[in-house]
Amino acid sequence: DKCRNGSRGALVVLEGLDRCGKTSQSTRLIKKLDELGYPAELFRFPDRNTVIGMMISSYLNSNSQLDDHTVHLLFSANRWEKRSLMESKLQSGITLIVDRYAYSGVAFSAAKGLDIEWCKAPDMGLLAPDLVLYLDISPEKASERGGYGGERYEQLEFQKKVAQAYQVLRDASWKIIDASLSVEDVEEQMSGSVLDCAKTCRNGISLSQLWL
Ligand code: Z5A
Repeated sequence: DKCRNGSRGALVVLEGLDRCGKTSQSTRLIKKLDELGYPAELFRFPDRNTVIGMMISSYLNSNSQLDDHTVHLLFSANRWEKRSLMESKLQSGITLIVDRYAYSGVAFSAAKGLDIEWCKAPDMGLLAPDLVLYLDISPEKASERGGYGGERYEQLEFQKKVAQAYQVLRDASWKIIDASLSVEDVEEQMSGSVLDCAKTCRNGISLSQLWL
């Protein structure tokens, strides 16, 4: 796990409601970082390629039923599966753009009525992000976008509860992005702070642990 030039990549997390534009923006951010000499890779949660991820995917597609606590722990385990890989990438100088992370875990389970502190516990000790970008959009506006309605959580009333849970969860360090604007304008709001963050991490600040 040797740092290239003694520096590391940044851990940047994108959060928000369904269809807020995280996937579109992640791709654009990676391209921009690469062009400017900051190697970057995408991680997304859930990672549906692992055995745990396949169980989650089947649940999201309503092909299987699981207790709310059980599925919460699966989402968390799916992040723990990737923790050491993420750490070694960061230590080798690669910036990670992460499409959903522990905050999604808490927000979606809290929206079902689970206790927030209980929800946070299994994710304690994961790598803490250097930057969290919240792509802010109203549930109504998000529901008008393409592909909405196919999976378990893609219901307007539920997304309203998720938005409330994110409100409770977010702190002053989050950068709030107006995600209702055009793809280009959303990118414009994000790219400056992502580049600043990548620069700061390259200058050498150590990784810390989430919620500890
Ligand atoms: N979940 C959980 O419960 N617990 C956890 O721990 C985690 C997740 C990690 C699956 O996640 C579900 O798992 C998710 C949360 C829960 N459920 N919900 N709801 P996922 O990440 O696989 O799925 P998703 O969040 O629904 O992501 P998505 O569908 O890929 O949406 P997105 O990435 O935010 O948006 P997008 O794909 O970039 O864009 C969506 C559409 O909008 C598309 O047609 C675009 O062309 C369009 N778009 C994008 N940006 C714009 C702008 N600026 N203007 C107009 N149109 C736009």
